[in-house]
Amino acid sequence: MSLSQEQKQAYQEQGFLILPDVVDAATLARLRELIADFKQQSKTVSSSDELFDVGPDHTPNHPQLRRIKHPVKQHPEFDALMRSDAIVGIVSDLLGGTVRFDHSKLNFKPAGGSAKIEWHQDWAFYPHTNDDLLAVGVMIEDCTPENGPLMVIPGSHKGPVYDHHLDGVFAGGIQQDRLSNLVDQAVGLTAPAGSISIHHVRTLHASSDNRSTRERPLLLYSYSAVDAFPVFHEDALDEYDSRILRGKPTRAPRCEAVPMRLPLPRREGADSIFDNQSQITTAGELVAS
Ligand SMILES: O=C(O)CCC(=O)C(=O)O
Repeated sequence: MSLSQEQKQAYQEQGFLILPDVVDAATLARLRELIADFKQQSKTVSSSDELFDVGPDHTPNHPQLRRIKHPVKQHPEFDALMRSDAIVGIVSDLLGGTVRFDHSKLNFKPAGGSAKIEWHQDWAFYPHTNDDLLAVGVMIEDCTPENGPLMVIPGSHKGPVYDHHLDGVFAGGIQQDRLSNLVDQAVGLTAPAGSISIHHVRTLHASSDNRSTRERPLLLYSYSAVDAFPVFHEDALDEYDSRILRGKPTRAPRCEAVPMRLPLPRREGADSIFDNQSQITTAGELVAS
């Protein structure tokens, strides 16, 4: 599958796209079955582990599954969809002809529950040598205004890279007062199951609580152009700093074309966006037009 000139231009200008009917009904049905099995399995864990991210009050009777980590590693079906021509053809059109898979996650928003994701740019988590990176959101179920769809700020991928730190520590989100009234322009990425959304790595996005009676699963695949390289590997920070012979350590690399800020230092014990963002405060519901 490939995109029209208008679709490519819309992505370049707005920093997002919604495309209906990309994932067929049979694939969706198999993914739903798999997800049901994983959900059942997640009830047995008492806290987040290698496979599941669960909320702080998670119990078998009150499951709080927030994420299946690295779904492409957990089942060949997730891997096959990530490699499918249907998705990779589109991604290739937007990344200039080359594609490298970066990572995957499957986020849940429990019905009537709180799993709000604060405003952020994925770029703040993993700056690269160029910004030809994007995330594809596969809508396993319908995404509606009520069930906490992804929301984006159109055109924000061309704007500043916002500070995602609080008190000098990476917080994985942006205090809303730093965005002033930009959030009034939020657009909800709502579409039927089987659609995909695409957002540029620098696009500001968030999602609200799920006010519906049904869970909202969203499968996310991130891809980059082959010539985009991560600027830093977090585990190497101490060793990296230890090799400075003159001058002081910095968390702000010099870069000619793309602004960036390293997501370091990390908050101790923060294993996911949910843990990271627990420090961020917003003035209430996040809303999209
Ligand atoms: O699941 C969502 O609603 C948003 C997820 C997201 O933005 C992220 O995981 O980076």
